[in-house]
Amino acid sequence: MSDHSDQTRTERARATLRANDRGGYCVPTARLYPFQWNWDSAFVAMGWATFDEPRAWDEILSLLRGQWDDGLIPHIVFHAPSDDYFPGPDVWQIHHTPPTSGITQPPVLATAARQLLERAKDHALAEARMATLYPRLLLNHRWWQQARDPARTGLVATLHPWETGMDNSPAWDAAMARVPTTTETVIRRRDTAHVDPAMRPRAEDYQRFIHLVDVFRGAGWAPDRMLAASPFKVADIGTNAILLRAERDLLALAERFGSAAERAEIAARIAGMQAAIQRLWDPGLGLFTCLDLIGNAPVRVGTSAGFLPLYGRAATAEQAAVMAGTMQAWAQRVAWLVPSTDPAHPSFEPLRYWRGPIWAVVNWMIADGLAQAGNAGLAAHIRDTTRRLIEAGGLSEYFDPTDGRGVGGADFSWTAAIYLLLTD
Ligand code: 9YW
Repeated sequence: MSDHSDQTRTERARATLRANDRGGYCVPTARLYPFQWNWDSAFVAMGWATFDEPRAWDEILSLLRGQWDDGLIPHIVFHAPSDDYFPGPDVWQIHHTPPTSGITQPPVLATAARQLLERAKDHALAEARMATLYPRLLLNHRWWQQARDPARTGLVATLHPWETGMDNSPAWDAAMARVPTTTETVIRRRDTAHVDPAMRPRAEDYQRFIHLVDVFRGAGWAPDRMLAASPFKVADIGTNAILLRAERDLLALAERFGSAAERAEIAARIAGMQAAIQRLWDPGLGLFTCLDLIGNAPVRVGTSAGFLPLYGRAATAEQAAVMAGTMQAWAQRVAWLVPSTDPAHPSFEPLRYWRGPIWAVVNWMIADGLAQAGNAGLAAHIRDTTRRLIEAGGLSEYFDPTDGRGVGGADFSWTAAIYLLLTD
């Protein structure tokens, strides 16, 4: 590969962020997702930071314009109207300016903010931005505990598959089967007009997604009432591992921007989460699993989220070695790592969204965790795999693990961001 084509690819990734820029924030991709999404933006901020630091900070500040007074950072901020997406602000009916959804997404933000600060070339700007950001991040992490783990179990609850960022993962099949398919809201899907329906969640998945939104709207979006009323309640291993990592990064930020009392508070949450995540280790599957909080039973489906305790620094050295073996076993069945579902599981579907495809952001987090665990070889392999998938398959939403094809939507911001991070 010549330097010239490397430059062209880098320029294409940057151009994708610029093209998806709607003025201080990026849409995940034009048409399909026309607003600002929470965890997408955390990765996108890190991508911008490789070539435009002021714009990177703006991405985070724009997302925080959607933050609620109680600390919630919603999964979508509807900065500007669009008819291209369902469900829009009229379905959520939340009185906030700008309008937002009423559920959240995996909290990558503190990790992104720390990375921006530590890699900053413009130190004055970084210090000024962090001074504003730190209290907002702290407020958000307090929200997670108060709203989603009021009993202090060390695991936060997720109330909607959209909150996990992994909408139709087979890990939610049993728990979602309890959710009725009836809805008060008339469903007017737009996604299947933009992307092949075979690659999207099914009709009944959407009925249940919207049933949950109806329940929460009926609960007035009050955290305690939502927690009590939700027919779907899981401790998602991905969200919990990502939150634990974010708490560790917030603790590092608190050394500079917080007080001793805040550091003690964050450290206590870290200790609780660390211990609780350990209980989700599944030696039979060789990775961590989710916990169904209604059925009070582990969800024994292998998913790529089950490797994320590596990223959260929650796995022991022995568990890290077992997980590396699990990934190698998966690699016997697919051509490319890391599929979102165990390819030996009957629910594995290589093209259907979170039921099999590879997602660049998840690979990036897994590689980070493997490197931290001392497995430089497998970390480098997954980074290299991800870079090659993107170079061959484009800045696609996700990739088919059987043949490496780029699938789903095109020109995705977070895939561009990961490419920039992998080649920086
Ligand atoms: C939806 C934007 C989002 C991602 C999620 C992914 C999908 C669908 O797209 O969500 O309607 O919110 O599952 O992880 O943040 O890229």
